[in-house]
Amino acid sequence: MTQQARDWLAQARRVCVLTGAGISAESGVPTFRGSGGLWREFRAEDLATPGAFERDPKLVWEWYDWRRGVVSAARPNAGHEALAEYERRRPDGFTLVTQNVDGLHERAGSRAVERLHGSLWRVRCTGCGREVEDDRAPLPELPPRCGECGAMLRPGVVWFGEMLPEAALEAAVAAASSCEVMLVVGTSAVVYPAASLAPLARRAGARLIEVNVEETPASGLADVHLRGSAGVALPRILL
Ligand code: BJW
Ligand code: ZN
Repeated sequence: MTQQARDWLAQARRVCVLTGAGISAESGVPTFRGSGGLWREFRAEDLATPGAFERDPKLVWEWYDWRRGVVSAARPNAGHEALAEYERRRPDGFTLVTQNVDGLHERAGSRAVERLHGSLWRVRCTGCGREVEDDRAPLPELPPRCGECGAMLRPGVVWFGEMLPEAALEAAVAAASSCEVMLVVGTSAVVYPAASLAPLARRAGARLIEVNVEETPASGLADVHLRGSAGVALPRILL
C-alpha cells in the first residue's frame, strides 16, 4: 500500500493534497471532532457559527484566543515538513488545499497553499470590514476592537453557513478536478464543500490516497487507505 502510494506520488504530473485538523494533531493542536475535540463543554458546531458570535462574542473570542495561544507555541511536524519538501522538489502541478486555519503549512515552507477556511491570524472588522493580520497571542482585549472605527473585530475564518473565499475554492476545485493523484490527510471529510473535493477528483479519474488514523466517509472512495498518523505516513510516501 505504502509503495503503491509512493509510486503514484513520484510519477504524477499533477497532485492535489487536501488536509484537515488531523495533520496538526501531532503538533499538539486539538482536532475538532473525536477525542480531545472539545474546548470546555463546547463542540466546534456550537462556536464556529455567526449565531454563536452574535450571542456571545466574548465566549467565541476566548476560544479563538486560546487556540491562537496553542498554535503559537506549536511547531510544524514531520507531516507538514514532508509536504513542503515534496513541493520544493516538484513545484509544478502541485496544490495544497487546507481546511486548517493554523498557518502551520506556511510555517513549514509550503507555498502553493489554498486556505478554504481562512486564518486564525487574520481579524476582520464587523463595522468597516477592514481585514488585517494580528499575530499577538493572547490578545490584549477580548473582544478586540478595530483601530480605525472602534467596532468589534471577528476572527478571519469561515464559520458554518458562510461562503468560502471564492478564489481559494475555485483553485481547489480546479486542482481537484485536474489532478492525477489526490492525497487526503487528517480530515473527517464531513464538512462541505471541502468534503466534495475527493469525490470530485475521483470522478475526474484521479487516484485517491487517504491518510488517517480512522475510517472516514472518504475511505470507501480511496484506492489506497493508509491507516496511521500523518507524521509517520507522509514522509514515507512523499520523500
Ligand atoms: C489524524 C491524526 C493524525 C487525527 N494523523 N489523521 C452539503 C451537505 C450538507 C451540509 C452542507 C452542504 N454544503 C454546505 C453545508 C453546510 C456546512 C456543512 O458542511 N455542514 C456539515 C457539517 C453537515 N458547510 C458550510 O456551512 C460551509 N459553507 C458553505 O457551504 O457556504 C455555502 C452554504 C451556506 C449555507 C447553506 C448551504 C451552503 C462552511 C464550512 C465552514 C467550516 N468551518 C470550520 C471552522 C473554521 C474556523 C475555525 O477553525 O474555528 O472549519 S468547522 C471545522 O470543521 C473547521 C475545519 O476546517 C472543518 C473540518 O474539520 P477537519 O479538518 O476535518 O477536522 P476533524 O476534527 O473533523 O477531523 C480530524 C481528522 O483527523 C479525523 O478524521 C481524525 O481521525 C484524523 N486524525 N489525528 C492523521 N495524527
Ligand atoms: Zn473598523
